[in-house]
Amino acid sequence: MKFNTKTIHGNQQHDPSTGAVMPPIYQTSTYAQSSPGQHKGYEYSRSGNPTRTALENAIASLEGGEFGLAFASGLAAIDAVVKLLKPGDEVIATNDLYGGTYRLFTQVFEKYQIKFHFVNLSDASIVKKYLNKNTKLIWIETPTNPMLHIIDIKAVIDQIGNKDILVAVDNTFATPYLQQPLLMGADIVMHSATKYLGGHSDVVMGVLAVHDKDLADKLYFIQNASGAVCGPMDSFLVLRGIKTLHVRMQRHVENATQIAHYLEKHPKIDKVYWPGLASHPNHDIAQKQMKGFGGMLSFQIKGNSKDDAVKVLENLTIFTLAESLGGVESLCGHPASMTHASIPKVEREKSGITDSLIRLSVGIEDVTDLIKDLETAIGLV
Ligand code: P1T
Repeated sequence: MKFNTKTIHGNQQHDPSTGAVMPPIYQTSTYAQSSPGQHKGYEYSRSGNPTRTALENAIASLEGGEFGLAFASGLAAIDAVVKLLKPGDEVIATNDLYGGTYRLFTQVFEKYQIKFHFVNLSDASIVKKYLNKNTKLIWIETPTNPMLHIIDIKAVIDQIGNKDILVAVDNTFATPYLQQPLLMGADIVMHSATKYLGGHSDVVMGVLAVHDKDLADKLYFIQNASGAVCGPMDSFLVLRGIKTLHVRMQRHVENATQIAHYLEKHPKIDKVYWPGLASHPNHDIAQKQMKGFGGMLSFQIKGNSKDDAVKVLENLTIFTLAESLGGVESLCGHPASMTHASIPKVEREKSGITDSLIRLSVGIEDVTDLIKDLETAIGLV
């Protein structure tokens, strides 16, 4: 089955009891048993819910995996992955990554003696420098948030040979439409489904997809034991969202392409970070690894002034100034004070997140309106 068919039909079936084409929202916490332990596969909605199952199956299919797991948020999904580890274990992670992921790693899990090495994985060979007998997980985010670095997933996997180390990829920015890390050899794919998978800025959710049954069982144990599950209504909304993922992504990429080229030529813009530009340092890897370059981009205004960046953000009208990304509507943000404020300033600046950096989540509106909006707001500085 081709990807564009999978988004609609992959691992999906009509509701067996009624034939309903979309799975019903099984708004129930519990399920009747005919005798203790005798039930129809569901006993309590933390452990399993049919609407969530339908979504989890769809996610597995989209990512080319065998098993899907859905959580209350993207961070809850990441939390479940790190809970596979024990004190003394070490993680090698991308140094440019979502601020909340950094906060979870450094302010929650470091307390439990898990050690994180944040390194620039754009150079895959750096992995060897940090690899030791305690290394248990490599955490890749690609494209990275918000600098849009591209990490060569296969090259990172090659560094670890056949050592028993899990490789997890946060695929939020790319979506399975643009890249499928499990098919490149990763063990775990993670998404903030809040973003492109949901696609309409109306739900917060995280998902994982894996190939391996043993790994899926361990993650399922954590999902149930820790309990950060998503509800049936949210499962329904994300399932509905992914049915149009391929069509939305196509437009996100088309619009971002035009905007990136427009900004690159703009006399008041200094740097544009978008992997589709030939000037992007990882353009070649992006071309090899992704089917398209995505709908996220960041840029800096000439002069590197925070006041100018704030002025542009305040004056955009179609782009809404807001956290998050990946919805049909265009959003803009100021990573240093919003999504990445939990990363210390020195660390932020090391990875290029200056006070004048602006991040855009390019939506699927008419691109001429989006460019006009940018033209007006940038014209004011
Ligand atoms: O917000 P939540 O669903 O918990 O997902 C966390 C998360 C994980 N990974 C990436 C790459 C992300 O971008 C996010 C959430 N990001 C934002 C809210 C943001 O505006 O960047």
